[in-house]
Amino acid sequence: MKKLSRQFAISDIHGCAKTFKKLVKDVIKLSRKDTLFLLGDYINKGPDSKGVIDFIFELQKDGYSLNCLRGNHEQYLIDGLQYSWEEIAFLSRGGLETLDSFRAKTIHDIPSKYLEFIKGLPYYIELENYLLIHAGLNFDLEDPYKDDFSMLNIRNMEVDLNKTGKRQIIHGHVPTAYQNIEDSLDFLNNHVSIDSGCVYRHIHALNHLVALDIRDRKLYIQRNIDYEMNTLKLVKGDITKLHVDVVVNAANNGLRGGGGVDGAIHRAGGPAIMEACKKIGGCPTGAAVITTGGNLPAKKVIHTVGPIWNGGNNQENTLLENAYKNSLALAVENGLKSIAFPNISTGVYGFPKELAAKIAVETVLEFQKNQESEIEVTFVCFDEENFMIYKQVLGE
Ligand code: AR6
Repeated sequence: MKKLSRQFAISDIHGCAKTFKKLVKDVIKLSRKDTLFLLGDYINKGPDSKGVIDFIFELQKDGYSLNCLRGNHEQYLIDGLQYSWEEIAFLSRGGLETLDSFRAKTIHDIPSKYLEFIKGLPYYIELENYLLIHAGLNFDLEDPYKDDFSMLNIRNMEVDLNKTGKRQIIHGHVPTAYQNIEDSLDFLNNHVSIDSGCVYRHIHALNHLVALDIRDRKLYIQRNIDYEMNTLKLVKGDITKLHVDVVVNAANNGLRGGGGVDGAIHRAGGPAIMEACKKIGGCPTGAAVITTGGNLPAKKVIHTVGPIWNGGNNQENTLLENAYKNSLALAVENGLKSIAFPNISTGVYGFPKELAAKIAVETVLEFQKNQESEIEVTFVCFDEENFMIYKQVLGE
């Protein structure tokens, strides 16, 4: 079936790049046939303003159809470039976070391609039935299009359709709970705000980014994920000493215990772990099972079985990836918030250490990216060689 082209509007992203990406890629699943209208306020307040604009550039480069409007926060930046006292105003309105994201000391240090993008943003776009604009229009004026300031800042307006060519207004700027946005999609007041206060993470009713499918008047919603601590840590040492919710064991198919990290975990955790393993009976390569942590500081042990290295053409990579993935999924399923991994398969099972480290890190990062719940992951390296390899792979 031919996919129809859709028109989406998103507003007030405010440096929440991860949330923006997720909404566009995974929630609305933007296609190259669609058009995306962004109603301004890409920057300030949130953690990654640069990332937001980079994603816009990336979409444009990849052939997606985007139309970007100016918001009041982009205007603060433009004004700050001109007058030094305006730079202070910019910084006090969340601009410090923007500078951080660019690793810039002043706004003049922001690379010119970003500044040119911001300076070139138009104030509004007219569609057949809608006017898209950051804040709105000042309808007290004979010609509301003469008041640039109101276009970016107005908060209350009574729309006069005679002055908009019968167009209803879709705008941002006024943080509104997404449930209320949904309720207002009948445009009873001839305008609707689609700013669901993404960056206001402490206000439960806000803290979401929405995309409006303009033709279908359907709202797509993504909770803010930019402040979630999906951390990756690296430590050198003995995994049995770690105070995390769950440690992973590099076990064998029979869950019979053995040497290496398996032996260490059973020794430190005591017989309760083996009793639980016996009840489970076994575990296929790449799968994972969970037991008590016994006497360990960790609450639980996830036993996974990595592949035995056999030249590399026997699905070793996929099986190792599965061992990490299935362990993570099992941890999340059990509501566990922190997990520690040994360097699975790199001991007795002979997996090349560099390749194993790369697979481990990539699999974990990919999992964290796609996961809504937080999970803190620690890689525990027992031997110096693995520790140095992980440092390099993690760029530390
Ligand atoms: N803490 C963290 N890592 C450790 C510890 C520890 N206490 N002890 C060893 N390591 P291996 P595999 C590291 O051989 O290759 C067992 O007998 C070690 O330096 O434990 O997946 C099982 O029963 C290495 O980097 O696991 C299986 O039969 C990593 O843990 C078989 O070995 C993995 O080495 C599994 O082999």
